[in-house]
Amino acid sequence: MANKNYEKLIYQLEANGVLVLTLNRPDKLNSFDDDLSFELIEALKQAEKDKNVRAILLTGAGRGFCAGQDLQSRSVSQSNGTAPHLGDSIRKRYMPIILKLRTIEKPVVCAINGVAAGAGASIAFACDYRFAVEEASFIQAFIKVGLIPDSGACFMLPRLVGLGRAMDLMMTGRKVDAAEALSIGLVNRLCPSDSLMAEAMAFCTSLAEGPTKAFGLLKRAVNKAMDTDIEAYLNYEADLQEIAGRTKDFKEGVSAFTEKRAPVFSGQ
Ligand code: LHQ
Repeated sequence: MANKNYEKLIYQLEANGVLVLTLNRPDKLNSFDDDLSFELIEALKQAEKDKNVRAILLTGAGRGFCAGQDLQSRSVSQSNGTAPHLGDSIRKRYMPIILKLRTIEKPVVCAINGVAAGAGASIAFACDYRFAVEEASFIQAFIKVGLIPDSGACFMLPRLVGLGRAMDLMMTGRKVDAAEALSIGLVNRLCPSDSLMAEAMAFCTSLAEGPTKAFGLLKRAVNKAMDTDIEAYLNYEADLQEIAGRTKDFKEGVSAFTEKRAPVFSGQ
């Protein structure tokens, strides 16, 4: 187990290769002030470099997952009478998080332990798989404060739930409860709050034991497929499969199949 010292984020690498990242500002429902966003960016960079990290599990401390931007923090404060530079704030603080979650070549699972609002929901949507507790909820809170859905919400939400549903959620800012979230495909699995981390960890453990490079290439392929024409995509896919076909894990997968045994993937 390895830990890194952050102030508002808990970084805990388990012996099974699962890195648990916990947003840790529970009294503010883990809303993002500058520190938390920069700490999460740094943690994701570390996770990307560390070969011992083979899956990432992102969650929140306390009763909420994340209430989005801290509306009382200095990057959105209008106290001196001038408008804040939200574009700068998004580019410096949220873009790197969303891009890293989408492009890091390791599986990222989100364990949504309570409300996910605004950019907090966007961060959950950018992960590869979502567990949620039965008390969880999702709020496209942006419109309520006169903003557009940011941190990738307009990109990811229609892809997750379809355009019609996404427009409903984004235009009304209404609260989506966990049952609805499951039924529209916003989350993959619901579980009781007392078993959230155990269930999510069991799933992450199986991912961490998997062919890490193939997961990474799969993410690359899906990202490409979401924004390209079919012919260009099929060529790209062939290039990625060429890379996957040269990994030790592919060799092991084929040997295991032939020898009628379970594969032991090393992540190489
Ligand atoms: C908060 C927050 C919060 C500060 C709860 N800030 N304190 C925008 C601008 C710039 C750049 C990038 O991107 C964005 C994107 C965005 O994320 S915009 C959307 C920002 N988020 C929101 O508008 C959500 C605001 N929060 C709420 O609507 C509610 O707190 C929800 C519905 C999430 C939860 O409601 P409750 O369960 O009733 O909890 P609560 O409201 O009592 O909150 C608990 C505490 O957390 C409370 O503090 P206090 O000291 O009074 O106990 C809140 O003030 C604090 N908190 N969200 N975003």
